[in-house]
Amino acid sequence: MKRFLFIIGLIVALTCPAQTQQGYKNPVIPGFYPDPSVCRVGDDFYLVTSSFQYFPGVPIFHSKDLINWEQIGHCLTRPSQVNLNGATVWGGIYAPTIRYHDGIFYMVTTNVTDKGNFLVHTTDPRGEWSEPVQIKQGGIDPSLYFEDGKCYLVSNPDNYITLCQINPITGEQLTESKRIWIGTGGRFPEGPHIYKKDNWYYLLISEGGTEYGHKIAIARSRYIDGPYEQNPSNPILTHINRNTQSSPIQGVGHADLIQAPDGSWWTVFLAFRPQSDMHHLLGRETFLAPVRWDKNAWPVVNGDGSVALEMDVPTLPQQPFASKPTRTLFTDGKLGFEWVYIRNPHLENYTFDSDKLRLKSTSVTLNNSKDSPTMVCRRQQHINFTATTSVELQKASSGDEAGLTVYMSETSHYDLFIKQLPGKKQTVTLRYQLGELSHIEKEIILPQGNVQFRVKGERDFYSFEYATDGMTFHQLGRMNTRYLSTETAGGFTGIMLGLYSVSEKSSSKGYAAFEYFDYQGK
Ligand code: 6LW
Repeated sequence: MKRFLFIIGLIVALTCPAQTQQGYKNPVIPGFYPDPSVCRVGDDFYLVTSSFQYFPGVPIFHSKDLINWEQIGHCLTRPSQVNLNGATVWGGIYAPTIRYHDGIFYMVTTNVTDKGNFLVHTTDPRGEWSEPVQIKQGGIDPSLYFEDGKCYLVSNPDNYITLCQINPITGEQLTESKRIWIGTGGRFPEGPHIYKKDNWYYLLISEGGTEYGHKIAIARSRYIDGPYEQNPSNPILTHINRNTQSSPIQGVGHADLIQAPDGSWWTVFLAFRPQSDMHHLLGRETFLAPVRWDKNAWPVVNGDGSVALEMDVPTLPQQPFASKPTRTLFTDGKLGFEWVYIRNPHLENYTFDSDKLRLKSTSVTLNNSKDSPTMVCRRQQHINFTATTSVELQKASSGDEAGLTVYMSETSHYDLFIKQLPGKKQTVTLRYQLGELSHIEKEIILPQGNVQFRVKGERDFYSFEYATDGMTFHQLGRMNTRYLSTETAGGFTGIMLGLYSVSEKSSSKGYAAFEYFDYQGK
C-alpha cells in the first residue's frame, strides 16, 4: 500500500506543475501601463507596455514570477527612435510586442503620429535598443512570430488581422500581406499574437474596443496563413457579461499568452478600474490570470474567462522586490525610470543643483499640444494616494509659475502652483483646466520663498493643500475626480503627477527648484 501511495505521489509530482504558492493581487502593474506583451528567457520574464505621448517610450519590466515586476528601463530612449512632436493622449506609441529569438530581443510597435510600424532590437534588454527600422505593412498592434528561420508579422490594416514575412533586422517585407482573420464580428479586431502548440497555430486577438465591450478571442489553423477556425467558446476572457457586471475590473482585453518554465500557462492583459461611478482615472493597467491549456484543447482563462482583484490560485514561486521608498530625493543627479516627459523633452531645461531638481521656466504651457513643456511626471498608481513636494522659484520674472499638476491631458489638469508677482511676492494658486474652461479656484498672496504642496487622491475627490513650514498644511480646494477621467477627458492614457515650470515670458531666466517628491499609495 505504502509503495502504491509513493508511486501515486511521484506521478502527481511529476505531472503537476511545481507551483508552490497561492494567491496574488491584480493589477500586477498598477497605473497607466496598457497593452502588455510578455516574453520569457529561461526563468526571466520581460514585459513591455505602450506609452503614447510620453518619453522615453515603451517601459520594460522584469519578473521571475509574473506577479512582481520591476521596471528595468525603456526600449525607446533616444529621439532618433521616437519622434513625439505633436503627439497627444491619442497619439504616439501604441501597443508594443516583445519577443526573444536566438539571443536577440525584438520590440515592435506603432508610432501613430509619425511613420507607423517599426521595430528595434537588442541583446541586452536593460541596455540600449537599436535604431528603428520601419515596416511597410500598416495597421496597429504589430506582433512577431519566429519559426524555422522565418519571422512573421501580424497587424490589423483595414480591420483584418494580416500576415506577412519580414526580415526582423532590416524590417524589409519579404512576402505579400495576407488577410488571415477578421475575428468573431466584434468591432476593432486588434492586438493579434500567434503561438504554436500541439501543431496548431493559435491566433489570439482583442475585439470590442478598449472600453466596456472589450474581449479576447482565439482561432486556430494547421497552417500559419490559415484558414483559421474560431473557438466555439469565444470570448475566452471578457467582463462584458452579467457575471462581471459589478466587478471592480472592467474593459478586460489586449492579452498576450506565456508559458512558465514549469509548463503552466498565463496571460497578461489590460483592464481598468472604474472609481467614481463609471469613471476611471488610472488608465488601463496590467493584469495577470492563469490559463489552462490542455493538449489539442482551447485555452481557458481562470476557469470562466473572468478575473478578480484578489486571485486565489496557485502561482509560481513568488519573488517580490523591495518596496520603493516614499521619498524621491534629487541627490543622484538623475531621475528613476518611473519619471517621464511629455513628448521629446528639451533636456537642457532639466538640471540638478545643490541636491535639487531645477526646472527652467519656458513659455511652453501645460496646455500646449505640440511642444514639450518643462515637466517631469510619474503615474498615479493608486486610487487613494498622497503626493507632496517642496518648490521655490529662483531668478524668477513676474509671471513665472511652478508647481504640482494632476495631469490627464493638455486640456484636463488640476494645478497647484506658485507664481511670481512683481516685487518679492508670489501667489499660491489652485487652478482647474477643464476643456475650454480655465478656473482659478483660490489664490493667496505670500512673500517669496519655499512652498510645500500636497495632493490627496481618493475615489471621488482630489484635495489640494499648501504649507510654508513643511508641516501645517492648509486646504485650497477639493475637486471631483471624474472631470479628469478617461470618460470625460478622453485619450488612451492615465493620470500623471507632474512637477512643472512655465513662464509668461519667453525671455525668463527663472527656474523652479524642487527639493523632494513623496508618493504614498494606499
Ligand atoms: C491599442 C489597441 C488597444 O493599440 O488600444 O486596447 C490601442 N487596445 O490594441 C491603444 O492602446
